[in-house]
Amino acid sequence: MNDEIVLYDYWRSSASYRLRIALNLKGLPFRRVPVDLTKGEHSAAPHLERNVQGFVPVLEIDGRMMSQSLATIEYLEETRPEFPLLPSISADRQKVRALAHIVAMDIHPVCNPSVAFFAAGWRPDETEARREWMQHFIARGFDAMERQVTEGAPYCFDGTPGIADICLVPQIYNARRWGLDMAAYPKLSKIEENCLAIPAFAKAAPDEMAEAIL
Ligand SMILES: N[C@@H](CCC(=O)N[C@@H](CS)C(=O)NCC(=O)O)C(=O)O
Repeated sequence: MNDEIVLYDYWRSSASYRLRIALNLKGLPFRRVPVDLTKGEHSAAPHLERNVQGFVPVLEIDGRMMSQSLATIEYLEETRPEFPLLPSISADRQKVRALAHIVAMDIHPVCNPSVAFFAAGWRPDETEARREWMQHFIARGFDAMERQVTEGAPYCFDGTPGIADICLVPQIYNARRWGLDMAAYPKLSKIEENCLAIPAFAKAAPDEMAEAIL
């Protein structure tokens, strides 16, 4: 079996950014194959063979093509336990997953461009409508997260970064892109700062990707 790990991703995709962070934290080298969403490459035959949903990211690993970023990160966690991304106690794992799910299950699906563009398309001021849509749903999730993370904690849970931080940092990148004022979220902003001081997070950032448009 080929040992190479290949990540099919898009530089600005927050679900892709999650996987880049997880692979880096676990010290797993990988080759990126960019799939350009702006050119519709995700909806073309080669990518649909990798993922019938036509989403990025897809991770090629252990002879399989894996879709769904959180399910794939949990696979990495089970098969490559070095640098655990989840705590060892069940109740703590539930808490970390609950925080991660605020981003991955509640914010991200409604902020997917295909959803936001469709919803905003009903209004004549489409660009402004899209911005309002993004800010509204991101803020709703961040309000809940800001209340749930511990005051002064370096990361979302405890003293090491994990799955919740892996979801949060890309979502903050996305929030800034849509002009959300992060001043309302001092705890989340501090966690982001702490995470981005870690090379595994910093080198996974969209703006570090070769094809990034800055
Ligand atoms: N739940 C999926 C979401 C994947 C997803 O929504 N990816 C976006 C980019 S962040 C995408 O490929 N969008 C293309 C589209 O909406 O057509 C995961 O976590 O992998």
